[in-house]
Amino acid sequence: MRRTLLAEVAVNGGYKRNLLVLIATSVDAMLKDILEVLLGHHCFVITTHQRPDGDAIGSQVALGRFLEHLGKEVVLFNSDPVPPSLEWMPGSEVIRTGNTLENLNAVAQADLFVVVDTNSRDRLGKTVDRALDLYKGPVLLVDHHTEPESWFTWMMRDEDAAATGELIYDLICTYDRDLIDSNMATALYTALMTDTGSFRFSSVTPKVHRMAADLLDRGSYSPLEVYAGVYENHSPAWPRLVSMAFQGLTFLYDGELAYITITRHMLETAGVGYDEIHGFSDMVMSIAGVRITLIFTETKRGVKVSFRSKGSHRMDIWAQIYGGGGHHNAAGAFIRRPVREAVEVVLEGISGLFEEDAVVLAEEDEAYLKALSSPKQ
Ligand SMILES: [Mn+2]
Repeated sequence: MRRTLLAEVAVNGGYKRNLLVLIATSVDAMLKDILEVLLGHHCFVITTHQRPDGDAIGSQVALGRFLEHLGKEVVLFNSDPVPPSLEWMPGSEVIRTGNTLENLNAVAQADLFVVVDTNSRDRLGKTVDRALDLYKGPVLLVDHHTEPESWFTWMMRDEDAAATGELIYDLICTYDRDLIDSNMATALYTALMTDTGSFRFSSVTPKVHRMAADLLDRGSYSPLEVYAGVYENHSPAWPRLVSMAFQGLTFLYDGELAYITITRHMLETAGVGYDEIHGFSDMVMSIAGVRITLIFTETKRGVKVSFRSKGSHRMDIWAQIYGGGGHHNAAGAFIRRPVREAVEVVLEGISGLFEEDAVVLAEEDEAYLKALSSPKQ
């Protein structure tokens, strides 16, 4: 069975430090254990990572509606608002943001806090992080990333799952698949589609396609509508950013590694917001011979690095060097340094992957990056 389970169900009796870790003997056992946890609670707050993507929002919406169908009280609460590329998703309009009295009250009153699609407290964003300080109850993790943090009371995780949405789907089906209404089906289909690069990553199995088929039967959006909603919504300013960023496309290791840098200056000049920065990895990865793609995005506080690979190179391990993480072939990190330094430290970190000496930037790369990091030029 491909989906060998990394399934740990950590049961924290009394929510103290001494975790009693039970290893579920099968996927079914894990699903049943987690269902029991859900059925035993009444007031839920469900959250996900900052800058949420289709899997984050889709998983959150579907799990929330499932629990509502079971008669539970549910609040969906995030640090960041739903991005424009997902605003069309039915059910996403109930997601709340902001440390309002109402939201803080919901967190304080909850008897189960659920985190989906990220396993690190840092990634929850400031708003949710602060609200969590008010909460003393148990926390359930439902996720498919590697290296979870240890503060969760229970974990439902499977690193081989194509999306967190796949885990949510399995969980609902263990209870009653006919509870999947049209909104939940569309939410879960979006989760699957976005986390598999539109059904092409190595995580895609026949099971993923069977699940997609079931969700299309139950939902009211076509694959084309979901795809267009998520991806075909760039502003007319978008090509300006693409053109600026690709002027700095750099190849290393005989063209096996390619990276680009997106600076704040480029974004300002092009008139493009951070919301629109997606799809760059796909474009770079579509160049023949490229096995590893890095996208450096400069923000006010530091540099967001997106690591992508084809094949065996472990991006999650590379990203962990900088406090990040993710999956085998796709990971991310945030580096609080000027963009030029961030590029340097990341390229130095590759030595372990290729088992070669640290990369020294060529003179022209050095000059180019210098120019990028000083917007006045
Ligand atoms: Mn995901």
